[in-house]
Amino acid sequence: MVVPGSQHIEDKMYNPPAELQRDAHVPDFNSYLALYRKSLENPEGFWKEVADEFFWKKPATGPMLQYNFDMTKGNIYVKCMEGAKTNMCYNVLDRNVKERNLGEQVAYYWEGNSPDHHMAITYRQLLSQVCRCANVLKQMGVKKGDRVSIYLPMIPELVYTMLACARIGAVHSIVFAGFSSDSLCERIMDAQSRILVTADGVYRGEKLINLKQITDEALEKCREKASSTVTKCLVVKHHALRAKGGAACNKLQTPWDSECDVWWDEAMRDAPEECEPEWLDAEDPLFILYTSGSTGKPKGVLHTVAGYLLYTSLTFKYVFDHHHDDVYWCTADIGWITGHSYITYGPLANGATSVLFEGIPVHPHVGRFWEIIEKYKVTKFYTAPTAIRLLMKYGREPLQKYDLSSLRILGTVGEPINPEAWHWYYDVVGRGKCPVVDTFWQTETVNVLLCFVLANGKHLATFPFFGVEPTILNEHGEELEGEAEGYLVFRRPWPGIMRTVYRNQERFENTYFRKFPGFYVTGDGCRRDKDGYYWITGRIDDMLNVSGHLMSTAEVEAALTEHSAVAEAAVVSRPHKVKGECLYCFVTLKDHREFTHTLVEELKRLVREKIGPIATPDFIQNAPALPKTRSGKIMRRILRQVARNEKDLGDLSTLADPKVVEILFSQRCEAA
Ligand code: 6R9
Repeated sequence: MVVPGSQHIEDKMYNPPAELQRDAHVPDFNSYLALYRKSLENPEGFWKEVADEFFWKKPATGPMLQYNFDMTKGNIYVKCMEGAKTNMCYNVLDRNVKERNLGEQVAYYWEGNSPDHHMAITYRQLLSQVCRCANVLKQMGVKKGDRVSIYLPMIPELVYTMLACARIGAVHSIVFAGFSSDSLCERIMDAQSRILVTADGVYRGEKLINLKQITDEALEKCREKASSTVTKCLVVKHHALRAKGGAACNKLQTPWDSECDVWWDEAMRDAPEECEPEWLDAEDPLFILYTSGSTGKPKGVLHTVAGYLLYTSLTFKYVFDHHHDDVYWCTADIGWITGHSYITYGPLANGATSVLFEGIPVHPHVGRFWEIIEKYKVTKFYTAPTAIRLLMKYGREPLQKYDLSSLRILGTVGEPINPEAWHWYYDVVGRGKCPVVDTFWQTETVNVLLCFVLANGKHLATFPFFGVEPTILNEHGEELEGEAEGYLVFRRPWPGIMRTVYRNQERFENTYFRKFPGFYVTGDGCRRDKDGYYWITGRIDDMLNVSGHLMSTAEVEAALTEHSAVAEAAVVSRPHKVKGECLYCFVTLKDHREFTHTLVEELKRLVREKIGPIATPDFIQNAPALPKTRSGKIMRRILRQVARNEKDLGDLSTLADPKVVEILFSQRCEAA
C-alpha cells in the first residue's frame, strides 16, 4: 500500500536531556530491547518477576499466561496466574501503608472546579475512607460479583467507591458523569447493577449539573424498559457541601426517594474503618467499562484482577518513568479507561502522588492547567491532543505567567497527535526539555504501544510495550515484513488485555478476532518504518481511498492544522465520480480568523504541498465546532453524513453537543 505523504512526516530523532536519561528505568534503546526481548522470549519469567512485587494470598498454580487467539480452534480466552488469590485494593493501598511505609505520603492532591476547593489525601486516609465505603456497600447488600454503577464527577468519593468495590469483590461499572440519562440507563441495564452511586450536583466550569436528577431519570427509564435491578442509590453531598459558599448557596433541588436514596455522609458516619479484603481469584472480574459508542451500541469491556494489576502497574512505571519524588497529573476523567488505569490503579500500585482534577482547562481562566502545574510542581503531565489544540488557540501568553520548570515528561493519548500540536506541546509546554510519550491504546488493551522517548525517539512514532507483539496485516490477512502499512494486530495477549464483552462473548470474538484468525484486531491502521518504528495512522474506518491511493484522515488533518489560522480539522470521505472517494474537510478556525475564499485556496495548496496532489481536498467547510463524543473524540460518522447530506443520523446519545450538527448541516458545501 502506498501512503502519499508518509515520507513528508518529519522523522527527526529527539533526545531526552542527559539527567533524565541517567536516572531512567530504561536509559537507552539497548536496555529497552533487552527487556522487550526477554518479555517475548520468556514471558513466564518476565511476568513472574513483576508479580513478585505484589501480595498473593495464594500463589498461582497455572502459568502466568494461557490463551487461545484463534477462533478456528475454539473459544477465545486469556487467563493470567490461574489459581492465585489476591485483592487489587489490598495491593494498591494496604501494601503501600503497611509494607512500604507510605501511609503519610499524599496519594492525591484533589483540586476542585473552583481553585478555592482543594485537599490532600494521604495513603492512610485513602485506605480508611475506602474501608468505610466498602462497609457501607456491604451493609447495602453488595456481595462479591455484584455490579455497582458509579455516576460521579472527579471527586475523591469516585476513587473511594471504585476501590471499595475492588476490596469486596464487587464489579464497578463507572459511567462518565457527562453522559445523558439514556446512556446511563443503557449501561445500568446491561450491567444489571444492584447499587448506583452518584452525587447531588456538580459545577463543570460555570455550568451547574443536577446529577441526581439525571440519575432519577435514568432509573425511571430502566423501570419503564424492564424491572430495574437497582435497589439503592448512594448520593454524595458534593454540591451542597462544597459548592461556592457552601450549603447556604445550594442552588439545587435534589429529588429524593426515601425508599431508595441514602446520603453518603450519613451512611459513612458510623461505618467502621476496618474491612477485611475479599480474596479473589486471579481471573475474577475487576470492572466493566463501556467503550465510547462512536460506532454503535456500547460494549461492556471486562477486565480481571491479576492481569490488570500487573499490567497497569508496570506500564505506569515505565511509560512515565516513575520515581518516588514525582508529582504526576493525568487530566483524563476516571469515567474513561485512561482515568481507570492512569489515575487510579497504575499510580496507586506504584505508590505515586497524583493530582485529581475536577474542573475543565479553561475555568476560571485559560491558564488553569498551567496554574495547577505550578501549584503542585507537577513533574509528569498526561493529556490528550484535543486539550492541547484547545489551549493552543490562546497562544503562549497564558503559560508565560506560570513556572512550568518542574515538568520532566509529557504524555499524550486518545488520538493521533498532529505535528503542530506535538510541537506546541514539546516546544511551548515542555520548553524543548521534556520528552513527549505518545501512548497508543484502547479501553480493551491498556497501554500497548508507546514511544520509549527516554531511549531516544522519533516524535509521533512508537515501539511496543513489554509483552506486546504487534504485526501488520494486509487486507488478505498476510503479514507484512519491513516497511509496511496496513491493519495493526497483536499476535498474543499480555496480562492487561480485556477478557470478554460483558455477557456477550460472541460479540467479543466477532469484533476483535473474526477478521484475522489468530490475531487481536485493533481496528487501527499502522505503518512500520525502515527503523522498525510504528506510526498509528488512525482508525481503519477513517482510511480514505482516493483514486486507488490509501491515505489516513490523520495525515490530511495534520497538514491542515499546520496553517496558522486552523485550530482543529477533521477529514472524511465523500463519494466522487472519478476518484471513487474525495476529501471533505472540516476546519475550526482560531479566534478572530475569518473563513474566506483565499483561506480555502491556501489550505488546499498546503495539503497539496504536504502530502501531494492526490490529497488535494475537494471540499473545505467552516466548522465553528466539531461533533465530539463526551470523551472528546471526533465523531467522523456524523461528519461523513454531513458531507453526504444524509440526514438520518441514528443514535446520537454519545454526542456531547447536538447543536453542532445542525450548524454543520446549514453550512455544508454543495459543490466543490
Ligand atoms: C486510551 C483510549 C481507543 C482508540 C484507538 C485509536 C485512538 C488512542 C492514540 C490513538 C493514535 C494515540 N487512539 N490513543 N490513536 N495515537 N496515541 O483512548 O481508549 O477511548 O478506547 O479509544 O483511540 O483509534 O483505537 P479508547
